[in-house]
Amino acid sequence: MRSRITEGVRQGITSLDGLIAHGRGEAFDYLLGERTRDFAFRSIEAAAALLLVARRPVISVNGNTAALVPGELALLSEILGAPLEVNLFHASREREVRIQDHLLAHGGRQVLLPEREFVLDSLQSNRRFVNGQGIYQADVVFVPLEDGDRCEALIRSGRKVITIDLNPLSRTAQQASITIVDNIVRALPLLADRVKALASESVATLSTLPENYDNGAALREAETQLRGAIQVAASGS
Ligand code: PTJ
Repeated sequence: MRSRITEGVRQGITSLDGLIAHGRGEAFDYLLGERTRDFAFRSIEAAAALLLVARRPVISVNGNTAALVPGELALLSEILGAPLEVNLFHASREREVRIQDHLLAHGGRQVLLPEREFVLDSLQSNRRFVNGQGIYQADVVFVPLEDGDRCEALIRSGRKVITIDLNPLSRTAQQASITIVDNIVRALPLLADRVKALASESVATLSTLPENYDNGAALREAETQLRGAIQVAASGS
């Protein structure tokens, strides 16, 4: 994973800040035992169902996710029939185009870039620009490793947000409709498998899964797991 991220920086796909974000993720992953926990499996199930019932789902891609899981993002896009949209925290046209090329080279078919005519209200920075055929029209946005401001703006605009974030206390994790607290390299293949497995279910059956899902409970369980691991480490046992 580390070499994929550092190679991403060398290729102009991942930002330098992405290295710091990755290091933070590694620390949380270590405390979670570097495996997918039960609470994450529940979140993945609800996320798969929500993506399947969405009218216009969109998958938002940044410099870290593009470096870590480009093929898996392309596969999820294909099985959902949902576009990939490059949308960066540290906006740069050059990096957007490099990420677009990288995703296309890994099997992505529809890879959208932000357009200046389409903006997310209540966001001031460059991150407010979105694609008119993508996030602008989306009802459900999958934004792994997202920053808090944009997650908040997406939620405030009435869209549902699914994220993957190893930190259950981050603003994104706390605000998203569904938060998968797991490493994206493990969670994304599991999510694609669940989407495939649930694809033949009726909309009525699928709708009950996100309705009965409790994101707060998943986050609390993740936090308990982390605090327990810290206590064990601190007591030296
Ligand atoms: O490419 P850009 O410009 O869009 O920037 C992308 C980053 C990730 C640098 C930017 O969005 C950012 O700074 O994000 P944050 O606020 O650091 O949030 C990233 C979150 O992802 C943190 O809570 C990390 O713990 C978490 N994280 C890092 N690596 C992984 C992860 N979660 C799941 N899987 C990972 N591999």
